[in-house]
Amino acid sequence: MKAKLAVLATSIALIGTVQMAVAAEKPSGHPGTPETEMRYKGAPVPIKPEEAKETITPKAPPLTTAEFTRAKQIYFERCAGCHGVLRKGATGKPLTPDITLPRGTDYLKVFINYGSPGGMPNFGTGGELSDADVNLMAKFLQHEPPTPPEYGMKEMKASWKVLVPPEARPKKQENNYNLSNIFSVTLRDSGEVALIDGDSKKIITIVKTGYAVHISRLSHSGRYLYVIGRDAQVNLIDLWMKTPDNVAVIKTGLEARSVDTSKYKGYEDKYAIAGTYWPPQFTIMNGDTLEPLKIVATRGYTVDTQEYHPEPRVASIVASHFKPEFVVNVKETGQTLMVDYSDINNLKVTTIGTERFLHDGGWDASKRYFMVAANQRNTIAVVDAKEDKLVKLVKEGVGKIPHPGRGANFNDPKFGPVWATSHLGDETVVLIGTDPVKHPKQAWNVVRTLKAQGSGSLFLKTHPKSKNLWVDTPLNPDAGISQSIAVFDLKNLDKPFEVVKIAEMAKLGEGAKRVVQPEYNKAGDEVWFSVWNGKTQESAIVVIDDKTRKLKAVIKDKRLVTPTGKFNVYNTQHDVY
Ligand code: DHE
Repeated sequence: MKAKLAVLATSIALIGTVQMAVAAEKPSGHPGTPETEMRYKGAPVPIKPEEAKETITPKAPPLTTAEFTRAKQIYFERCAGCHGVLRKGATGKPLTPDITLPRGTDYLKVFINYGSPGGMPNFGTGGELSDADVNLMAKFLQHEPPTPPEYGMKEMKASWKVLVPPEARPKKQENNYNLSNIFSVTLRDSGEVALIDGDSKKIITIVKTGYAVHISRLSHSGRYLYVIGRDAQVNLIDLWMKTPDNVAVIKTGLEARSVDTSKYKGYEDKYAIAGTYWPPQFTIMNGDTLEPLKIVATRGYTVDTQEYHPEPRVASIVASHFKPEFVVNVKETGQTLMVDYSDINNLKVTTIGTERFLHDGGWDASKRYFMVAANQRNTIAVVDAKEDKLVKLVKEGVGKIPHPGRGANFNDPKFGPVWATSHLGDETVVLIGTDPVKHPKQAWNVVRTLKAQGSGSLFLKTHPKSKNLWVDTPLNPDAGISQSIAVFDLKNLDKPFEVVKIAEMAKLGEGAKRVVQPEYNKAGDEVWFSVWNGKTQESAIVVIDDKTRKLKAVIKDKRLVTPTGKFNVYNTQHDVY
């Protein structure tokens, strides 16, 4: 036992991963990481084992073909989200044979069994993997990582379908919906989005999409809705149809999270772009057909140590309002690419070195500065989309693992215009000054830190017409906190926040009932929350009157399976947040 503990201590040093603040957390069976956080970062990668070809590594313990297949499946389902498909390290440490072979099977078994306080779950003692599987994974990790295939133009074209060609589509809006107040709601575990009429709160239709849809974005005109699944399938939905539906579909890779469309004058609705986790690349497509036009790899060198990274995943993408450019954030290398789409054959890309582990972000109120979280570096990078330059890496005062979604813009009564983010790793909300002209002292500095309910926040939101700032905490291990929301008064930020018990209002049965992602309606007088329950349990959307902070409506329907992200057409189209 003593020997085992000694090995464990060293393995902890080797494998320490996600740095989470877990002060007041109940034991979750995953040392250092609450189960919800683990599910968040370590969600299954949708690459099928048979897609990744293994190479036998001579010095590694032998495995049969059947064992390889099983190990690959376990790895993609449970490990790749943190350690990367190629095991080069992402939020988890690298696990390549140069590191794992010298450690050997027994050593690796210990940390798979017991985990580490840095965030590695105790897959063995936690009961998720049997002894045989722990042994199998310890052997498997000493082999060269099986590599999933590349995915280029041939594969994309084979998957691409124009279901309704542009000439056969409506010439004008053929329904009576108030399109700009429709919400596209991710139904995470059913591979669908629900389109909900924001005025009547009725489901208009449910549209089939890729697996575990991540985000929805709107074309400049607001007519076309683009939805991307974790399996890298992009669905193009035409909101002008009598009943809005898919008009084109394509698979842009094997795993993805981001999509956007060209918004600059002269290029409205012209192009779409999808970024992929695997292969690490982005693809520019025709906006109205999704025909793939240009694929660009993101493999390259890390911004700090200038080491080659074979799997730098594409995180958030936004369309610039200042130039015909997409802002593409590459996670593992920490490079922000300003991709000029005015001439895609002679593509110009300005590479701005920002910070590693870029994740999500949004514009400041002027839409000139993109504020992006390098979450494992506790940093907000500020990129100037007019000058195509890094303005600053804001580090001082930023909390643990900033996770803004797109963030929240408002006027601090004392410090002027600010952009705010909450954090996964602590209870803080930081306000960063964004007006270098009238408030130069405050610009790009943390001017104020609020304390919300706890760690485990993913999103916060306000609206130009609102005096409230809503902060969620869906990943907090305390059900009272994960099922409620904190709301701050923007006119008096010193006032303590109020807690609104959103999940309770939904009157649901059993389940985790996490309250996630506030989203405003077009008028800015209602705020919508998902009450995200298990796949077989009842979920709901709760609508709150923004002024009174009282319940306005609960949307329940058996078709609302695991609702998470909600995207109001007008606010998404115009980057209002
Ligand atoms: Fe997200 C945005 C990646 C888990 C809900 N998520 C994003 C973006 C990225 C990302 C890169 C920014 C896209 C953009 O703006 O172009 N998310 C990831 C992951 O890699 C991660 C950690 C693990 C995974 O396996 O996917 C992950 N995300 C989740 C969830 O578990 C959430 C809470 C529920 C779900 O639906 O899967 C979730 N992510 C969201 C939402 C947004 C998002 C709702 C968009 C927020 C917005 O307001 O724009």
